[in-house]
Amino acid sequence: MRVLSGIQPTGEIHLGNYLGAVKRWVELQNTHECLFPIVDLHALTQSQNPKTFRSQVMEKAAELLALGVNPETSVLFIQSSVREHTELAWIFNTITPVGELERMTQFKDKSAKSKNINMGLMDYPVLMAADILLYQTDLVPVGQDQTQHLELTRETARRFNSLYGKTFKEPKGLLAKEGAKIMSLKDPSKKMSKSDGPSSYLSMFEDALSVKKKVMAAVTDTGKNIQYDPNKKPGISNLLTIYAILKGVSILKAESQFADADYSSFKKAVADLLLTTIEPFAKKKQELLSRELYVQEILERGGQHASSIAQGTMQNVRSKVGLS
Ligand code: AQP
Repeated sequence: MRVLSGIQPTGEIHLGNYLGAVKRWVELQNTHECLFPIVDLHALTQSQNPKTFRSQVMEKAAELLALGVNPETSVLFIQSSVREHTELAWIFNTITPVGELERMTQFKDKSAKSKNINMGLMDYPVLMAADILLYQTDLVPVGQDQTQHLELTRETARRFNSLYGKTFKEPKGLLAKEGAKIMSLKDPSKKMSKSDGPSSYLSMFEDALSVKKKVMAAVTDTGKNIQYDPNKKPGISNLLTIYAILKGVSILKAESQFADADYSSFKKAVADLLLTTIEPFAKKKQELLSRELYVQEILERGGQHASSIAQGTMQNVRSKVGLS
């Protein structure tokens, strides 16, 4: 079974990215063939500084390795190093109705927040379909925010297959039972997201003081009980989810552990658990950042491996559509 999932080289990997995606990548790489692209072309849909963009990509690779991606068993690579992603995206563009892209929630959200509503932002899900289908992927572990895009990927595979004959596998999404949607610390009705500013998210490489401050200041609801009830108590429920996943227990068990606790002692326990979890990651990231050549080699090797699969698919696609 082949797994593919990507991450953008923007900002540091936060707790939402980790619990919704990266933690599961690390688990899956022991049993599945895994490809993890750093999707730099997707990141260009928002303005990036060309002087620092390349080092951001390297930093993202160091972060993923620090979080446990194993370069011996997984293929870690840079999306733009495999040219077939954009070629396939173009072909998919020619069979994707504009109306379907206009309906995408992420496009609507991002274009409402940004002045830079470029064509790439709208086309993001088509490029994502190419990223996935290029490798005949079986499973795509992603957070809940990507479900709609994944459905479009599946639809693209069906549409291409019905127009040109069976070419692509229809991949399945793999949503975490818990952690598929980690909520913002500032506003627990919204998903944790980099673009909502640093007080809304926790980086996996955040310093101890800042972790404590952010968790203690996390918006919670009025009341005193530590109860899991996402509708009535979204803030406490979010912290309970985070605690339960990191501790490796059920939410029910976490809830009963804090049956007699007040908000402050519960938050302190969450902060402490977060600190013990993330402390080794920061050290490892620093170590990897000082071994740039090593990280570069991993990415090159990954790019070559990914290219060999992608080229096979594109040869077939070119011939199916009559380009060769
Ligand atoms: N809050 C979240 N809960 C669970 N999973 C999440 N993911 C993102 N946010 C959450 C999952 O992380 C993976 C990598 O996503 P990305 O590189 O596309 O990051 P993102 O979605 O751009 O992250 P942000 O913080 O939401 O960035 P902005 O604010 O720029 O849009 C994906 O699998 C995603 O589902």
